[in-house]
Amino acid sequence: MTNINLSIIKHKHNKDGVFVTMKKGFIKKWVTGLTIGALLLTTAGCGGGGTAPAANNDSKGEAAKIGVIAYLTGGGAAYGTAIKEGLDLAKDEINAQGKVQIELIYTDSRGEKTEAINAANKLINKDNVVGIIGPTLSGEMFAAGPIANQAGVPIMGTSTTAEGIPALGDFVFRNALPEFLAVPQAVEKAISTYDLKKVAVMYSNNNDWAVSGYKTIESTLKKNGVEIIATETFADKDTDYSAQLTKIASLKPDAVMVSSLYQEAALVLKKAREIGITVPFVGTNGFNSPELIKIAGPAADGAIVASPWFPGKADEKVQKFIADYKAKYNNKVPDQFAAQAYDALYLYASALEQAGTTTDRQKLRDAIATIKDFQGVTGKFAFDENREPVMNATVLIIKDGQFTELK
Ligand code: 1QQ
Repeated sequence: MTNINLSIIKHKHNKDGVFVTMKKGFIKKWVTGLTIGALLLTTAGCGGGGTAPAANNDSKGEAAKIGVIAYLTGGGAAYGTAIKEGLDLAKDEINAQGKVQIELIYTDSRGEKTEAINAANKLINKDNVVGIIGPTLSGEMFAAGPIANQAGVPIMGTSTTAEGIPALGDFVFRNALPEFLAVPQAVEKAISTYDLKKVAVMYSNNNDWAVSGYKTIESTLKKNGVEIIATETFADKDTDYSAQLTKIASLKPDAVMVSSLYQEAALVLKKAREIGITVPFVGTNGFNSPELIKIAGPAADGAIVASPWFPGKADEKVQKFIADYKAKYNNKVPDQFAAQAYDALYLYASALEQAGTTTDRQKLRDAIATIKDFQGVTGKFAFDENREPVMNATVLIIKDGQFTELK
């Protein structure tokens, strides 16, 4: 008998579809030993003394083809590059372990919805993949997810954190920490640490995920009685933020909260520090790339973000992953995007193994949906009844160019 703890997180949505409350329960569940996959050996026709077929496996030892849609080139390429590195490392390990074989077929969606749609169609109809990992951006998932769902192909975002992703359909999953879980933790931690009373908010208004993150920031601030003294918008790929930041500087907020990808966030931070805004910044998932620090330099210091990934964790599995990743990638430390992609491929591998197939999309989907007590490098993981991830976050602050835990 195994004693496992499951952390159940419940969420509700208000009339605007915005997450408003979260309740954490802690239950203990006794799990009896499972008898996994009784061997189905047919005696009929075995008289010839041939080798028995692989038990409970319809694929005769072929590799499972998993398609990947990632933001590999363009302004957000650091996200997709990290995702690819995490996936490649996991694939090597899984194939060496030998329980299932995986082939990854990559497509580059460049952060564009139309490219993500084209990639999904190619992977589903031409490459005949059993499942898809990606796309990188929630906006791309809103475009490509329904296509995979319609075709009955499981699709799992590893970095898609906007509200409403699994609601796209039964075949749509994510193992990314949704903003409705991450943002309240980061924002509330900042409120209590810095005694915030009035803040300014900025977000990219042509990016579905950034808008969703902004809405969660806004509802969290309202819930905590913090006044929003300015709300400024911009667009992905903008390079000049002086108008918005000059206005914000004149209002003297206690903090600035920004929902955008790393490129835009880094330029916002640089400009803000340049014109004398020294207050803390709180970000959404876009802040989780070390590329933010690379571009912004010392201006990134003091930025706060929640993440399920923290390389400083003493956990043995985490430290082994970091060591193996550094060995494979020239001493590079894995970021959150690499870690979530790494976990996602292990989720697929364990579901493929459990389903006993490398080709049956429906069986694979059903096996993924039942994952309850997965232990990844981003911590304990389960899907809830809405296929939303159940996982924990750490609130991080950038100090001296490093993500450190904000305690
Ligand atoms: C989303 C995100 C981005 C930050 C992924 C790179 O969280 O689009 O959902």
